Amino acid sequence: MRATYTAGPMRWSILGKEVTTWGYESQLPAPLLRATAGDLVEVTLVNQLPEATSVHWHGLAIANAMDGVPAVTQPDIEPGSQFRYLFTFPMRALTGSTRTTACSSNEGCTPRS
Ligand SMILES: [Cu+2]
Repeated sequence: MRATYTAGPMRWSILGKEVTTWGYESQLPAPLLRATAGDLVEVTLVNQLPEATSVHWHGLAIANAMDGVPAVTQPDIEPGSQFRYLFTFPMRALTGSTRTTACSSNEGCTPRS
């Protein structure tokens, strides 16, 4: 499974009001990624946000270097740069959750589903 996601500011309508927020591929929630246990997952994250980011694959037992904890398991993905996540989708989740989490070095991790 191969995908490219661009993280960036976007306009969104909520309760009839237009707001500026952040999203992947200008969608809330982000487009769904589907993988089967044993699949090779290659996701390139392009950062068009005004600050550094990463993707934490919450609940997946994958290599530490691909786990997406900014400044701990990987360097920040700086604005205007990109990072390629590459891992084999595990046979089972650690927590039963496969929801991903978007992380910011300034604000910590916030679940996004
Ligand atoms: Cu986690």
